[in-house]
Amino acid sequence: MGRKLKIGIIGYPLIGGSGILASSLAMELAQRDHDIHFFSYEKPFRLNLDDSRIRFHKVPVANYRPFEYAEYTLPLAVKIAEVAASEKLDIIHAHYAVPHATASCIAREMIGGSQPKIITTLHGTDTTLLGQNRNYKFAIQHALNQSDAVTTVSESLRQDTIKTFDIENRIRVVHNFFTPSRPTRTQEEIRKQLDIGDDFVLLHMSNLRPVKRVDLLLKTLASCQRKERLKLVVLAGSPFDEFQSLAKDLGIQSNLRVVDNEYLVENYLQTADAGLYTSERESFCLSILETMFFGKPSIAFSIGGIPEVVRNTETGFLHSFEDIESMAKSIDQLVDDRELAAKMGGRAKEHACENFSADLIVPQYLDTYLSALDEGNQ
Ligand code: GMT
Repeated sequence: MGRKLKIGIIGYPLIGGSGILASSLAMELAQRDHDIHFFSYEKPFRLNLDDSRIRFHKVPVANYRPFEYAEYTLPLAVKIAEVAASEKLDIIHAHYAVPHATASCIAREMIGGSQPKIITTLHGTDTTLLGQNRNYKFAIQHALNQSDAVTTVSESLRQDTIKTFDIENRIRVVHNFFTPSRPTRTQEEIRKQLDIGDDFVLLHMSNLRPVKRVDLLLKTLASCQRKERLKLVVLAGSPFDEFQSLAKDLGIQSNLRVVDNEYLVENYLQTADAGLYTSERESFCLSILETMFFGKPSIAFSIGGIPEVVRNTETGFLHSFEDIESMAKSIDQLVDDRELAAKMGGRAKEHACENFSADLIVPQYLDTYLSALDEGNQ
């Protein structure tokens, strides 16, 4: 057993890849006997607090009279400073620069000295959205330069980050990982619940933000020739209502099943035959990785970090952005040849286990922590 660390992790509790990753990392580190302190304004849905080595610190957000909008950065900074000082944290790992790394830097200034070390992981929008906004760009750059180490979840995001900011730190790529949980219901139960018989099932899981391009998702389904044997199941992390009229106009309502507020995604991942993702921007796409761990291929656009996750024609199909016609052809091919879908899915699982398991990725974060601590002691 190596050195036991006291680690603060700051993440968003919302439905989204970064919160899932931060929660999984907290649980994996605790299992490796490190003490974990998780900070957020709500408990993330996948963070299991049964492990006594994980403590959750809820950040109180007050909306005082002179504030037009609730302010989160300062209460977060104060909470981190209090816990870091009383528990003598070695590391603060901020998932997202804004406002998590910013609050971490303020917290360290409040305490004084150079401990804890601050590690910032960029998940995407810090660079691709906020980094393009002059009201945020320099704050993000400052937080990244004040961090003791910066990581990105893909090489693609690393390149975008270097182009966007003037960064003094070396940026290390640490890919996302996923640890599948066991389904709690059978495939038959799920197929019955959704009334999908033995049709080919495409699965899409996302928060439906504009970047996910749900319009292209539905248009791709509409372009498929094999619709009589095809269903698209959407695990919707936010209301789907605004897309219903497009689904109606495209005549695909009978091919569509929307499931809201579902956290037990494993039940649907095991039932699906393939994943379908039509985002215009994606630094990694954790949903594709989850799909791979359940032995299913994915069909997606070849954008951002997705080619680092999916091997085109081996573990899924990648198409040029907006080429929904070729995307639909790939789907039809899999509907016609389920053996091919199963074979590609098998390779997807193998690829995921070999490259994106917790046992491979968590030590890379630990190594980043230890290097930051060692450098600080030189
Ligand atoms: O876009 C989302 O779905 C949410 C967002 C988040 O921060 O939770 O996802 C980002 O982080 C994920 C975990 O690293 C990545 O898998 C996603 O690709 C990334 N989203 C974008 O880059 C748009």
